Amino acid sequence: MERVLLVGANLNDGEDYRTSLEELGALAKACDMEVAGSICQTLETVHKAFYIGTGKVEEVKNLALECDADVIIFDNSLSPMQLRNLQERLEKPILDRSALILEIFADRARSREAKLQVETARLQYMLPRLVGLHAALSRQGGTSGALSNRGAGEKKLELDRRVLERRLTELRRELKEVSGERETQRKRRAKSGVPRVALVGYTNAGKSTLLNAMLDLYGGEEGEGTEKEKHVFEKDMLFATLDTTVRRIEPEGHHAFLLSDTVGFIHKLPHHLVDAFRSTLEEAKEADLLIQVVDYSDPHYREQIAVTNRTLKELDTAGIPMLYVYNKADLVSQDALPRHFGAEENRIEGLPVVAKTSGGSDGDVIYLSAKKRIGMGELLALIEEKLAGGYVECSLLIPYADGRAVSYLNENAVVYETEYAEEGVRMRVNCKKADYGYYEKYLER
Ligand SMILES: Nc1nc2c(ncn2[C@@H]2O[C@H](COP(=O)(O)OP(=O)(O)OP(=O)(O)O)[C@@H](O)[C@H]2O)c(=O)[nH]1
Ligand SMILES: [Mg+2]
Repeated sequence: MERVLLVGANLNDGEDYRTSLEELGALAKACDMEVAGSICQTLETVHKAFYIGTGKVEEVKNLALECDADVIIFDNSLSPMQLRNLQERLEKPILDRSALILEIFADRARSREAKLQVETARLQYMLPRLVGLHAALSRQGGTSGALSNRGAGEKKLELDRRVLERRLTELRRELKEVSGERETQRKRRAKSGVPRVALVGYTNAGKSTLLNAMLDLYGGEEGEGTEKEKHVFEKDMLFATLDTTVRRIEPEGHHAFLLSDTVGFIHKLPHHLVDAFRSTLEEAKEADLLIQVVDYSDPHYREQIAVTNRTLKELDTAGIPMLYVYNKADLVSQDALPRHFGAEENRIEGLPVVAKTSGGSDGDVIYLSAKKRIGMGELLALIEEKLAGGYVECSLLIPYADGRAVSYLNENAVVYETEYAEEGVRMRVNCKKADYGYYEKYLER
């Protein structure tokens, strides 16, 4: 296992650099590295050539020797020149936060689309840094395809650059193809008219766990595979999920909806990655409702909400209603939950749970525990309430000649009553507004 030394900077800009450095450590672990030590410098301004001050560079070098580090990771973005200079001075491979996140993504990508997206983001990151990255990447022993077997020298670099650029063009073309397929799938789903709900949020908040909980309790019958096979991967690890998964939730006696799990966000997510994942995140962009999953047991949950909302803004999701799920409520003390939640009737197995409070201007909040499957019924009710704007309850009298209408409503509406009368089929249903518009002609007056 590689040992890493973490280097942070306090720029006195109100950023919580300690938390950021801790998170960098978690990212390193997620990349199978072991944290050997960390060091921080308070900086008035960023040093142009080395990011940190030249005296500090010596200190970092000594500490790296002392703690026997193989790699040095900076918490802040390094310019191509800083990267090169540090590499020379420190004589060890250097990564910055973006490069580390890119490595994790490269490691985790499974689907063809995710792989293409990650490779694109990596190449975009590498291009301006070819010289400096030489040493950092050569430690991987040729895994990076186009970058392996390089010699030194300007000429060779120029060649590398051209190879990378050609590869980028190729990748963009392939990506377009794949996202075309995804687009077709999405259109099919949109046509089916089933409302779409997307889980979004900071990495490790519990999005995948929540999807699995909903599947266990309300999973639809449709599609291949057992409940277990439909489950998505959940783990205490940053960026466990990279691909978007869509599952049908079909609670008995309620409207069905599609629930999608998406890649998590993080503080200082490299821009190339946000861009690269834009198409994967279309699912969120086209949702009828966003559920932001928050790790309420994390002392920094507020900052994480802010980061998530900023990233969502970049993705143009303004105008989609949002519901906040304060997850992992089983880990917080009762005092941290709204007072009336301590009431006996809200307790399950002695846990202080969980119902909704209507939030302020920025959406409703519900406290729950996805892992312990607590508060799921309340969440379902809230989702329905949010989606209900699009539904109408009505009584229809459908002539026997229009059998299709009857079977359509049986499939796509909640049917409260069906009576076979002389004039036709009398149905009391709760259906989509669009369907109501269509079947209004059968309205019983
Ligand atoms: N105690 C507790 N742990 C939870 C709860 N929900 C999720 N977890 C744990 O939190 C960790 C992360 O859960 P995931 O569902 O993988 O989180 P995610 O948001 O999908 O994370 P990424 O895919 O990495 O972005 C796992 O170890 C879960 O078991 C909860 O309600 N209570
Ligand atoms: Mg996940």
